[in-house]
Amino acid sequence: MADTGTKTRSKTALKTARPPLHKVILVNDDFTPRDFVVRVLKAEFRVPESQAMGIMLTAHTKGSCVVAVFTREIAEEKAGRATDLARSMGFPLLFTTEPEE
Ligand code: TYC
Repeated sequence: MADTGTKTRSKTALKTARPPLHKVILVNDDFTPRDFVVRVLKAEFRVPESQAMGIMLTAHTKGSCVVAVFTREIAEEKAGRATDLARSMGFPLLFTTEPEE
């Protein structure tokens, strides 16, 4: 292409260099035992028992609960691993991800 002498400046250089965050969401169901949900939260998300219990009860009563936020790759990996662990035990427990506003 012909050189017009015009330089383009990347917009990203003007932004704070932080990756967009994604929420991991715990979805309620009628079949997965409460203590198994708490166990998965502790194992995959490294939250203490009391916090795992709070997250599980919020999902149980409201339908879903944000577990934590991560970069997209980490959020998808953790949601997938936690869901796979539940599947391997025969439970329908589901973790999803969505971008944070
Ligand atoms: N609702 C389930 C039950 O009563 C427990 C449960 C809580 C399952 C939260 C999923 O995300 C969930 N056994």
